[in-house]
Amino acid sequence: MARQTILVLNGPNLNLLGVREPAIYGRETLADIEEACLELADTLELDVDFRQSNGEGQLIDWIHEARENADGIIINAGGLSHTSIALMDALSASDLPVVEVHMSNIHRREEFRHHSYVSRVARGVIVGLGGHGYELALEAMARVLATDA
Ligand code: CA2
Repeated sequence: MARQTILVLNGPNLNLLGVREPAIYGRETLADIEEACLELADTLELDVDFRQSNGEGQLIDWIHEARENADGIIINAGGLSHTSIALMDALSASDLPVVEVHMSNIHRREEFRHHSYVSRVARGVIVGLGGHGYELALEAMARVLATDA
């Protein structure tokens, strides 16, 4: 049987992980997180398509394409989580299960990070557990897909 595909999307500035601000985001790079996701996905018998863009339009285009190419979306939309109704609308229109991830605990940080538009359309949200949050999101997505099937 063909494997299901999870699109893992990363928004603006996440390409800087491990290079700047290690006190907030740790020393893991996005490439390290991708590697861990690919390894775990294999044991879960899922395919992972891991991407990052600094562009809101690019992320929205990828979400539109996911309707055809993916079975679920894991997203850390970075700062766009707190601002982008367009991204929220695209996720909602995809009709795919969405799990939101934040490396940092956004609720312990500045007030403007406490609200996420993405959360409104997400099945679940994982915050504050660093790169491990992506692995937890993958496990959660595997369960959601198995339960919804
Ligand atoms: O905690 C998270 O994962 C965030 O989504 C990260 C975003 C931030 O705007 C959100 O509020 C929470 C920032 C993306 C990473 O930005 C960096 C900036 C400098 C150095 C390293 C990463």
